[in-house]
Amino acid sequence: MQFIEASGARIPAIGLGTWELRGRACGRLVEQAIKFGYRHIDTAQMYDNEREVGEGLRASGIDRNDVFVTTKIWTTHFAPNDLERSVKESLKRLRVAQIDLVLLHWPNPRIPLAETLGALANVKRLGMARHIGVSNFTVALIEQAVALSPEPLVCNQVEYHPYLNQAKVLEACQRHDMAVVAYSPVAKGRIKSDETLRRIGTAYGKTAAQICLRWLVQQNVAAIPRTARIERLPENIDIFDFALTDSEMAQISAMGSAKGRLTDFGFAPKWD
Ligand code: 1BO
Repeated sequence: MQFIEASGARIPAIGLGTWELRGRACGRLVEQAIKFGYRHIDTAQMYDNEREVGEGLRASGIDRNDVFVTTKIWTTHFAPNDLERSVKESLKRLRVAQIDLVLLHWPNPRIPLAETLGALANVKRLGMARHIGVSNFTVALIEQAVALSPEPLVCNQVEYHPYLNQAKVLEACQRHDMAVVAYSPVAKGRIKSDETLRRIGTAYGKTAAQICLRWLVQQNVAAIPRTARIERLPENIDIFDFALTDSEMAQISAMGSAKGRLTDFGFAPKWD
């Protein structure tokens, strides 16, 4: 497994995303993913599956220190006291002593960012989180957050796949030594039938999804593909035995535009 390193954090390059996975099925997927070699599991308070993620971790038998667990704080918990209380609740649901990475799930302009980041830093100082960061932050918000945060922000988790150009966010994160973690990295399954990716994959004996994940990792971006199918788990992690050429990387990057975003909400920031 390759790692993405930023501001002292070492994040396994491929993780299991658990958005929309619930109940026993979620626990089973986490357990199986770890058995297949995943060492990075991503959840969120809003996904309503932290309990099952914790059950999956324990069922796998893995040493807690050998797996990197991320959770995200929902925006209604951004007032300082609420934030600390909500992370304590996440710890209880996951049944772990510390979370490897705790993120602000989306920006929330109704609560001063300085207060929220102060509380997030405190969660780290109290030992509840090993690292802290943000998610769905634009370049302007990254600049504000970095200037205001009392502790280093190690990552920005954003939607990123070949159909969405995220060059500006990538550049800002690199400038501030923040890792980029890509959610929806295979564009919610749309990548699977992409002709360019399939054609490139033929030369390596890889699927379009594997080419897509390799393209992300080769840019030093971590990816958290979600799947509800256990048989897909080995495919998504089997991307470390080949490398794309510069020309293949460029061809895939040329497919992206600002219009390729798949996850948007009324409360989202004004995207770059
Ligand atoms: C609203 C959830 C987006 C991905 O974490």
